[in-house]
Amino acid sequence: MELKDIILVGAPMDAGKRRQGCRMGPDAYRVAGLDQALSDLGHTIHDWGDVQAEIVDIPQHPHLFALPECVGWTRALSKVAQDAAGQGIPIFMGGDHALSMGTVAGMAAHAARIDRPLFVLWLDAHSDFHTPDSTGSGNLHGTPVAYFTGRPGFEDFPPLPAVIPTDRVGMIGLRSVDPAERAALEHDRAMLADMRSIDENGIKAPLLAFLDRVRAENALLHVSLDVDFLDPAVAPAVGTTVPGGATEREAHLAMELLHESGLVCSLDLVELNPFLDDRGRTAKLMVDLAASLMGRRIFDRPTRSF
Ligand code: HAR
Ligand code: MN
Ligand code: MN
Ligand code: MN
Repeated sequence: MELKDIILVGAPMDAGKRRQGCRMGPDAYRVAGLDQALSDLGHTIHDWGDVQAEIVDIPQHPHLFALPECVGWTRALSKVAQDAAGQGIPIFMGGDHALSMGTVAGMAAHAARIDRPLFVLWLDAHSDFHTPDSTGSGNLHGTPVAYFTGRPGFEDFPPLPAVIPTDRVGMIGLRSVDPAERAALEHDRAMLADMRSIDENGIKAPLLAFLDRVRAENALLHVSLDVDFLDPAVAPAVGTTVPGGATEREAHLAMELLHESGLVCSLDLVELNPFLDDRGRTAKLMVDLAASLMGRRIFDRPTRSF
């Protein structure tokens, strides 16, 4: 197996929605042993600690929650993503999903610099495709895909160094998509695999089809893993549970296939809210999934007692 330099970046962002707790995510991943799980595989791990964001000097928005904070996080994370991407494989330990505005923007800038396209795999119950104008909740964690695909309404945010065309986005695990998001997605060409299609055809077929496209374009692949991609029965520590999610094995199979592809350049672990966890089981499952993505084989899984 190819050994990598892996850069752990804590992104204790909690500004993407009203319910608080995701800011504890980075430390929960450290306590759950992310560093050790990856170094046991032979990789070299560099923990860069937690990013701190400066709140930008713009007024609070009447409808959007914590806009100045989210803009500050986007700036800070885009910068650290660009730095880290030049030195290894960044794993961004969230933090809520609004952090992906920054991480994907930064990875897109990195990809543009080395003249490669960037694809994004969105593993999530939600499409997070609202614009600031269409969101009903005002929670910006429901908007990152719209931001990095260049949809309108993000004028307060940093201009994108490189827009990701929607046909370079794959979404797997969907089961909670608002009407405005659905209407927009119908006009776009993202690859969508909802839970119904996974029930019928499994997770392997859509994922391999997407990976074939990434490979054909000699592209880099950023993976964004939302805890609520998983079924809440196995991953309770998330504020936006939607029943009927991916099983533990479906998620591991996806990670194992991603590892075998050799295409992944960066990973977000988002929406873990340790305050809602049950004896750390969700944090440990996310650590195990990250280990599968980085090459842990099925016979090497640890026995865990809770
Ligand atoms: N679509 C809903 C909204 O905009 C819920 C979004 C929830 N998003 C996340 N990340 N938890 O996927 O409020
Ligand atoms: Mn999400
Ligand atoms: Mn979600
Ligand atoms: Mn036994």
